[in-house]
Amino acid sequence: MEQIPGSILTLAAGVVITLLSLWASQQSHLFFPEQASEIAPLVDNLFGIMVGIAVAFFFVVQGAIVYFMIRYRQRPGDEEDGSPIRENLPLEAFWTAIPAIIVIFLGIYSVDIFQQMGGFNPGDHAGHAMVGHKHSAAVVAQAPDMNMTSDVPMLLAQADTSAEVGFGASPENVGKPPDVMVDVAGMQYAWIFTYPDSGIISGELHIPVGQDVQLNISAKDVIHSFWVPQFRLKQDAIPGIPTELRFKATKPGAYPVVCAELCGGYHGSMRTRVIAHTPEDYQAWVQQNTVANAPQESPVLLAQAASMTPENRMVAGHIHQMGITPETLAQLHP
Ligand SMILES: [Cu+2]
Repeated sequence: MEQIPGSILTLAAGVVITLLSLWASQQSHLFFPEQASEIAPLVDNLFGIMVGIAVAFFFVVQGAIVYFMIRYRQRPGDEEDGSPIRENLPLEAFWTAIPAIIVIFLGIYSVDIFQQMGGFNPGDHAGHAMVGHKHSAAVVAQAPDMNMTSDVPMLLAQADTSAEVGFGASPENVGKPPDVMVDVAGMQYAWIFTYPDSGIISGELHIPVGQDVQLNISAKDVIHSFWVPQFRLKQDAIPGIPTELRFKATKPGAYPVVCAELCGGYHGSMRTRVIAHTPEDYQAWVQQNTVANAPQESPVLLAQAASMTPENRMVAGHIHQMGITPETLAQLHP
């Protein structure tokens, strides 16, 4: 040990730790489900870098502890106190500067990704395509205990407000209207998806792959959070504040939609699916449901959900799982 200079050993340890942390950051994708949206790789890269940094710190700190435990252990017969060392300015400056640089780098990098995702700056409309579309924010004003059965048109009323919270168009799409727009309403304990263009109302989100999809998200009662792990996207649904999520799916398939905000006793059952179709399949789905889900029948599902008692509200979360369609509900309600 004494023959090898300490600086060489430190250098060797540094090389080994660097290689290990690089390897770990490449493996970090194993923690995640598949990537199914355009921004998923960006988010995963940021996560990978953070994993790499954390692994490097782990080995530096734990390695130092183990090394010092062995190197400076108490020898038999040694009853002396340790040498009284205090203050080492260069060392303190070093261990302050390195984390500061890392934190600043991560801050700049994550803001860059946030902007590539189209994240809104607080109080700023610059990133938001003002194309004159309407959001269904009025649903927020409806108290859950109101009897909505006769007031369905109110529920569907459109308020002309634009979201200032969430993710809008990515930089290359600013100013362009989205290809598909869906109003998403979160309520205890279900998500309801309304397609303003076709009037379709659905318990599952259907979207085409490769097209710009905009979700106008609202909450009818308490805060919910719309989360699709495979898309690496999550946006809160906040009562009284319309939020937006704009994205492109890249892979056809069915992915879980999870409510990521503890919203009540049956929060855990507030799950549904997003189905990413190929554009042709999506058109077929729209065709099929525009016919099956004609405007005069479709509000049944919504009215049903809105006028629920607390006891059967939990059932709403299961409606899609049980395969209950608006038609079935219409039959149950003469
Ligand atoms: Cu919820």
